[in-house]
Amino acid sequence: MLLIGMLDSPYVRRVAISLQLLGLNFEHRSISVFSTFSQFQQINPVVKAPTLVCDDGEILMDSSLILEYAEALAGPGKSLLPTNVSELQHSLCAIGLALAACEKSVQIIYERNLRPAEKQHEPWVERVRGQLLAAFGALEKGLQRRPLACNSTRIDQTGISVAVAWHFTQQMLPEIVPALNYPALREFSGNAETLPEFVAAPHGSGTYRRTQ
Ligand SMILES: N[C@@H](CCC(=O)N[C@@H](CS)C(=O)NCC(=O)O)C(=O)O
Repeated sequence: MLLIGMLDSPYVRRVAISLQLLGLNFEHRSISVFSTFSQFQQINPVVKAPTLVCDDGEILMDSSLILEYAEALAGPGKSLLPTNVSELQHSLCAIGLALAACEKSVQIIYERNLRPAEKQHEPWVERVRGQLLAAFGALEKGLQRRPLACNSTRIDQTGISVAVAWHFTQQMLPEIVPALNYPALREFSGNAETLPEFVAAPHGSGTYRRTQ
C-alpha cells in the first residue's frame, strides 16, 4: 500500500509511525496538497492528506479511518489500542484531544498562510488559540497524572498521537504554545522522537525510509 502526503502533516505522520508499529509494509510519496495539488488530485480527487492507496487501488482518507483499516489488517495481537473498555475510553479521550490540537494548529497556520493579511479575522484566531491551549492543557494534566509508555514495543496510539501533535505544534507555532508551560508533554515528545519509527518518518518534507 501507498501512503500519500507530506510528513509535515501530523495526520500523515501519525499514520506513517503507526503503520510501522503495526508491522505493516508501505511505501510513501511526499506529495503536497498545496504545491503539487494537481499531482495529488490525480491520486485522490478530494486532495486530502493522508491518502492511503490500498493494494487493490481503493483510496482511503482521514487518518483515523486509515488507522482503523490498518488495525484490522495487522490483527488483534498487534493493536495499538487497548482492548479493555475503560482503558479504550481513556485512550480515545486523549487521542481526541491530540487530534483537536492538530486541527486547531492547522486552522491557525492556514489562516496565516492562505488568507491575505487584510482579510485575517483576529476574533476567530483568538477563539482557535484558546481551543488549542485547552487541548494541550488537558493533555498535560492527563500526562502528569498518568504517564504514557514510550518505547517501540509499548507506545500505543495515544502515545503516538499525543507525541506527533505536540511536535507538530512546536515546529509550527512555538510562540502560541510555549513549551515551558508543558513539561510532561515536552519530555514525552523528546523521548518519542528518539524511537526508530519516529526517526524514520521525521516531521518535514522528506520521505519515509524503512530502517528495519
Ligand atoms: N481529519 C483529517 C484531517 C486531515 C487534514 O486536514 N489534512 C490536511 C493536511 S494537514 C489537508 O488535507 N489539507 C488540505 C485540504 O483540506 O484541502 C485526518 O485525520 O486525516
